[in-house]
Amino acid sequence: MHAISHDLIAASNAPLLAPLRSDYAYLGEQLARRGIDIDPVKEQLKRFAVALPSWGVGTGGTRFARFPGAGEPRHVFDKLQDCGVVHQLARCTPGISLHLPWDHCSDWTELRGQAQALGLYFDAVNSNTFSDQKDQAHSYKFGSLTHTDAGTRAQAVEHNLRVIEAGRALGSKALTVWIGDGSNFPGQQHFRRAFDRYLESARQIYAALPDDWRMFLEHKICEPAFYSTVIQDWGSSYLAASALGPKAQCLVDLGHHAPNINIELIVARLIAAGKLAGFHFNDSKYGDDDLDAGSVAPYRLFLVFNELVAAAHEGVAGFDPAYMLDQSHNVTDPIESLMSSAAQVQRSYAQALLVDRTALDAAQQANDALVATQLLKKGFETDVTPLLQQARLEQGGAIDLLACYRASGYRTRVAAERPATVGGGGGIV
Ligand SMILES: [Mn+2]
Repeated sequence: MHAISHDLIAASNAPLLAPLRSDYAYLGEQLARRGIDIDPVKEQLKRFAVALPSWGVGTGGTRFARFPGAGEPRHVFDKLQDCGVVHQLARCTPGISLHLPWDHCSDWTELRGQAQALGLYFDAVNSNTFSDQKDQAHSYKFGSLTHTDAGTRAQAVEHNLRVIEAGRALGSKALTVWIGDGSNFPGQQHFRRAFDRYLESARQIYAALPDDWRMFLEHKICEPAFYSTVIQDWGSSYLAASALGPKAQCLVDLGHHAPNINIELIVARLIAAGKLAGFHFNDSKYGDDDLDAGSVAPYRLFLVFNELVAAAHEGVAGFDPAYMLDQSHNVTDPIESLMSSAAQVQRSYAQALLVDRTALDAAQQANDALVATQLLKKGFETDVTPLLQQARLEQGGAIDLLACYRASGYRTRVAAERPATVGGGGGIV
């Protein structure tokens, strides 16, 4: 069932075992001098999971063009297989997040069974009312859940209800709602009325949520609407989530904010308010670039995890964020990007686990700015690679993700089975 043989993973790991043993022991010594026991940290890493977006295994695109790669997944079963490869080697990506109707499937039970056979489960399900589907009665050109026309709003609500139904069959526990609604011109949209219409529509979706589900509201500063968006920022998202009720929370996509905004501060605010749904991890230089997590600003990713680890350490009630990647892979093999991004997210988590919280509390209390910031740097500058590798090894994964994946020949193999594709959805949500 698994796409890569255990023998191949073992052969790839074999020459790396002795160096890893030595590196892990040395890191253990270093951490012991800081009063940290390495093995419990490793066990925490083993429990860490970041979900994969089904759309992330296809090659993304820009607003200008898409350059397909070889062996791209043709349908949701192929996507599942590719996600299975990522998890088989990286061992920290057991969840998959589907996007409907992109991932439409006539038999959810069969799909769920196949996922289980690969050791995977279904994470949050995503609705799509930011593009028109074939044979749909009303267009979303001027909005969906907030459209001025009641029939269009009803159609968008109905789609979300269908997504919840599919999610129930798959065993999902959350619905992620991102809308492209907004305006391109000052005066085009009545801001307050559009937000009221959003609440009216979202309430109908909220009412259909199963008891043990959550509704993740994803905000985005701009795009496709470039003057205003209805759920533009964490403030709008928080207002909506608060109006809807306790099952509604705010999802932070790292690329969906104004440049230079302090995202870790937003994260802290949402934690304090009990409204942090979770994350779509990616990185950016300019806007919603959807680059690989931690590829541009790894310290920012670490600072986000510093807030998360602090919240867990302090036992903040109800703190249970969902982690997911949301990236567009335009110039890499998506499987390679997803594996390395998942490991990067795990790396930031590991670095944050190494911060001396007691010393940090004391430095903050004493207003010792330099010591406080150095305590963070000490976590961030620790090379936790042996910890990540050892955690993967003990779970049957690959010590060197890229080398093992390339040695497997997986992409060449599936390229022979999957005809080249043209077009297809990009990964820019
Ligand atoms: Mn996103």
